[in-house]
Amino acid sequence: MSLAIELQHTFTSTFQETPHLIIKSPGRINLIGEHTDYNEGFVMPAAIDKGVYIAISKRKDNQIHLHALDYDEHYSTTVDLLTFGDNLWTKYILGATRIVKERESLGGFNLAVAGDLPLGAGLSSSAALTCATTFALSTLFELALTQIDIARIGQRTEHEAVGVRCGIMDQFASVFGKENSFIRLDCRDLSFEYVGADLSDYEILLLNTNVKHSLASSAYNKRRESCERAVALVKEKYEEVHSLRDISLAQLDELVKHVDPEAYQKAKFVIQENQRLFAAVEALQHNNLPSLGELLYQTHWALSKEYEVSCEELDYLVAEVSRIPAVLGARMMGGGFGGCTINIVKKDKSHEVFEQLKDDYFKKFNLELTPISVAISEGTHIVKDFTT
Ligand code: GAF
Repeated sequence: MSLAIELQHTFTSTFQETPHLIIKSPGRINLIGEHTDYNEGFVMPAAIDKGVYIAISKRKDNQIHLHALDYDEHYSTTVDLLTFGDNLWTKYILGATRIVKERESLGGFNLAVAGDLPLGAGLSSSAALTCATTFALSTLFELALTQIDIARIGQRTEHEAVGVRCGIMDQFASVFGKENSFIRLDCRDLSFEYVGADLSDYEILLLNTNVKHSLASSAYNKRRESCERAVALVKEKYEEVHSLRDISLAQLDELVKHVDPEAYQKAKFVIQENQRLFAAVEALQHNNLPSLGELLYQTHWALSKEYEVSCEELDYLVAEVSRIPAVLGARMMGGGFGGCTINIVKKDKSHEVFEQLKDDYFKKFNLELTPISVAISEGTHIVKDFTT
């Protein structure tokens, strides 16, 4: 039984009615361009086939009833009170609802949620949840929210309900995803283009370290603060500067290196990561996959040694696959401190690569290694509309 059908059944048995809508918002991968989004830089994500499903119906009163299939948990509040509850999943759903309510009037609703994204794997389950919620409310109550509104509300929810000052990459990818396409996104003005994700003789393999990262941990916000300190130092002399995007390595050397070495190191990474992204787009366009793979390795070791957001398990996996000829490139993906590596692997060799790694990985870390295969898919959409 598909997850959408299972969710529909659970919704019906929980709320004794048929949902009005079932919505899906996907998780994402990111080819290259990490920790650049909140620096007004460039990213290259793609939506995947796994995601979050929401079934929803309007109520005649102003009550809100939520049910999470994966945890078998229930939470109730009202549109006026809008308390968030203690769980992350209720905070995300009701945090997004609160932001929607600031600008649009809402009635009560019943909502059930389920997902097939591994949690904490760096595949943006939280962005999928907030975007699914916002899109569901927008469709159900016929609000005039645009796709950009939905992505921005998802991002604000993360900032306000959970305290992670994330960029917009995850939400944007979840909303704007397109089958078989990466999204080359400029995080300053949100202009973007789709770049074909055909890797000819190669495929993408995700390896989940099963180290649960916590984006909510202060480390993410601290990295952002380091970048902001670097910008502030350069701005003292060059007023026109707004973000790392506007800063050259020479300016960093001149104004940050000796004043704030920590900020210097982090800012340098971001500037160079943007450059690697441009090189990667070119490599993709010329079907130069070995060069793309090499850029992924470079990004990984810079994320590990300079940006300091990797962990032993991620470093181990990237070092090991670099000795396997079927692998062109690999790196940690997402915020870091755990989650997945993204690997570019010769077609049909993914299983072999995983088999080569899994026993030693288990022996070394006492953790399972899990392969995740993903297809690049469409963004947030209606799976079923029961009102038509
Ligand atoms: C997380 C954040 F949510 C994104 O905004 C982005 O900064 C990413 O980490 C790192 O590139 O997924």
